Amino acid sequence: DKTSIMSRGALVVVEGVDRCGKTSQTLKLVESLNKRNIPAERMAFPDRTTWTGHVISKYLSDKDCKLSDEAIHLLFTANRWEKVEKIKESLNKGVTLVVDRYSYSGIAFSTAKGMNFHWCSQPEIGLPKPDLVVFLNINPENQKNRPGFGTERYETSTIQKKVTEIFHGFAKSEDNWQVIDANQSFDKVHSDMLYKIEEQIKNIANYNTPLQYF
Ligand code: FDM
Repeated sequence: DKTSIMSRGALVVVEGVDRCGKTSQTLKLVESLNKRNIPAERMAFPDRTTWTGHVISKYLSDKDCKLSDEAIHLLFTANRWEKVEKIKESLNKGVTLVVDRYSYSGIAFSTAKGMNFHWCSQPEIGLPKPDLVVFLNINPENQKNRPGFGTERYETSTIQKKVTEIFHGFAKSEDNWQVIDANQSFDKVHSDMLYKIEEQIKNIANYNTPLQYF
């Protein structure tokens, strides 16, 4: 039957600092993959439409929303745990997921505030591990030239700088990370990402790679 020969979708995460082009690139990737008859869907974290997402959105947009660092950290994680069934279901159906931010943002932003890296990583244990993480690396000069920060929490240069350093650490230590030069044109960044993703999808099909978990 058809299901036995169909391989699972790839879990692809896109990480990067604010204004690196994550949102438009993830939208365009899904479009390009679908055009090539590769089923793909976009997902984004935090997902502000769920119950935990409502609280997260309030916390990000309202400075008077007082939640302890630990509480909001765990809510961001819970927001991912809420989606596990959906993630597994999609991948098993052969749908590739292009995810805008994931556990790495969770750990990086909380650590950037001064929280303990190890503590922050623990509640991610057991979540599906991305097959591929594409890190959109943009130099600070170029970041400055793009439309400015909004008014949400964490949209400050101090936090962004620390988050960038933590992402570079992941890029060095994690085997699933690929760095893409996001200072290039939109189209070049897009084609570089598409290449990596298609390569990953082929690998999963060729080696029948099972989904891994943190
Ligand atoms: N963020 C995002 C976190 O602090 N933890 C997380 O787990 C995730 C997924 O939320 F500043 C931060 C990163 C960013 C903010 O993200 C909202 P978007 O991509 O701007 O919606």
